[in-house]
Amino acid sequence: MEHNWWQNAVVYQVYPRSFKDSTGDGIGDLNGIIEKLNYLEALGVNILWLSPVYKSPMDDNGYDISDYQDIAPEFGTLEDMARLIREADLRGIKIMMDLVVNHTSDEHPWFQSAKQSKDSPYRDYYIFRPPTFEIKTPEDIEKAVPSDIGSIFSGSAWAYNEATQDYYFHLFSKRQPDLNWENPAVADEIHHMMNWWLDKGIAGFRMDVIDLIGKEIDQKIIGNGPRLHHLLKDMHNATFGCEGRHTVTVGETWGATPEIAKLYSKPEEKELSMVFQFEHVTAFHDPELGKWRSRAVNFNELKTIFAKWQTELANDGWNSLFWNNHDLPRVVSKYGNDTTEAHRIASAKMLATMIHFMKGTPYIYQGEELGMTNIRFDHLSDYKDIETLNAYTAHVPSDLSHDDMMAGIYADGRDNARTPMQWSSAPYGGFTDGTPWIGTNPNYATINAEACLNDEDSIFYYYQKLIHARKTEPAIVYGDFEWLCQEAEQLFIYKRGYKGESFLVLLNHSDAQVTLPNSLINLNPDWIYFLGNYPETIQPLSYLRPYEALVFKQTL
Ligand code: TEU
Repeated sequence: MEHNWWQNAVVYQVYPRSFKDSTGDGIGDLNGIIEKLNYLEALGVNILWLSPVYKSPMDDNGYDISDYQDIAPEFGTLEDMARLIREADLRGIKIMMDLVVNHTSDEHPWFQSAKQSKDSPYRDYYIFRPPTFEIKTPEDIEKAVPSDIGSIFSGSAWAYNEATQDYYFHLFSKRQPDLNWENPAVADEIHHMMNWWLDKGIAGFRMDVIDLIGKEIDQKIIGNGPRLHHLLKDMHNATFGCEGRHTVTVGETWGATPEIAKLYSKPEEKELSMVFQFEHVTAFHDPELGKWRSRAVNFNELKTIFAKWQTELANDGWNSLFWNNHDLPRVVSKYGNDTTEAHRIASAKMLATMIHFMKGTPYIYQGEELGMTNIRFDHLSDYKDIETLNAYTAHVPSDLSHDDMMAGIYADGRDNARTPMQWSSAPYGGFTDGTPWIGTNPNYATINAEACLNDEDSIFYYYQKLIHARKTEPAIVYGDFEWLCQEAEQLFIYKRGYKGESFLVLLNHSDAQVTLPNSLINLNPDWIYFLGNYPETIQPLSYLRPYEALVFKQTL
């Protein structure tokens, strides 16, 4: 595969609402991000994925867009956005916008018109269906729904529209009506809008739930619908694939298998640069209640999943590598160990090493580079996330007790990722001079950017090294992947190789000291120490310490 600029890039995701508030209203904003560009430059990242900053009533924190070509006033203005693009560019950082086109907000003018009348020119931009029988009483509304498809945010995916006495389809909240991608006018509008943003100098898009746009509702096909890849090829042709554009695109695809991921990301398919697949997340979900009754992470399963994706996409397509985003619990709490300070720091670095030495493009979610942890709010009312709040109502007490549901929320709720970024030990972690829109994690007193920047052994500087290594060592970016010593239960050992250079990655994913397999104890002397998360390596090397990560390099 021909090399592309985004293959050795490292992406940093900003959730603007929780990153940095510059006005004191308790909500992060674009000028706050600009203030922190030097910090991001120091970390070394070169793409910034911004969660949505468009105009929105914020029912789902911006994933409900009411104007694709304007900025939400709480985040700033189009001028601020232009300045962010410019200022980031000066620091070698490109901006990736979030493209949310499976649905709009119910306040989008298209939907405002569509819901008024069956004759609206925008009626066919959305998905309306008649009741299955004539509605005579209010109770009938729930019974006459066109089908039993459920919303991802709980309840039915159909909402009754009084004005036209029928239902519209919404896979997420009622306030996020799905666009009708069977209507070519929708694609035209969206392509036009995408080009408008690309012309403003953004580098590309992260595409929200893009695998849902090919749905065929009447057949009850939601994900990976038959028209999906045609739609993406058309989008590519009309927008980011145009002559002279050097874009990066990543699709959010919960239902991707390696075969499907290749369809999206093989360059000759002319669709996307790469996709996010979620097998390492969903593997630990309950078949019935999903993440609300999560299973403990089994590292041996996890290794098999990562190794599978590394192998399957070895020659075709491209992986994205991530632990975290704004929907997921904090990596160190979920897959690592945040019960002691030493374990938190060691396991955060070990987990970072694990994915940053793999083949693909790594993504870092804000605060991950500080080892930020999950939150446990005492009261349900402290939670702000619509998915969490709807799920509580749907499951308690019918299938979960209050305590069990809270345990699910603590382990996997989306607000774990959304507490304010911890900049310093100042009130509210220095995120705002006002009162933050969501509670700050009280551990900001010790876990914060300022403390990390003052400690040369911090998680921050470790990420900085990982990012730098990717820019300077092609074997990390393009090398073949080989899983070694697969029988070593508490270790993950793999090798990367490219053009006469190899990396050997040794990881201990347990909290105990673990003896190395015999084959590795007498490591050939031409393996040179490259990086590790403990200050000194043990000589001679015969075991790994708790959560130790150790990388060696060999040049032929
Ligand atoms: O997420 C897609 C999605 O399905 C999530 O709701 C996810 O499944 C859930 O958190 C896991 O339980 C995208 C965005 O990343 C998310 O923030 C939005 O809420 C959602 O789409 C709707 O736009």
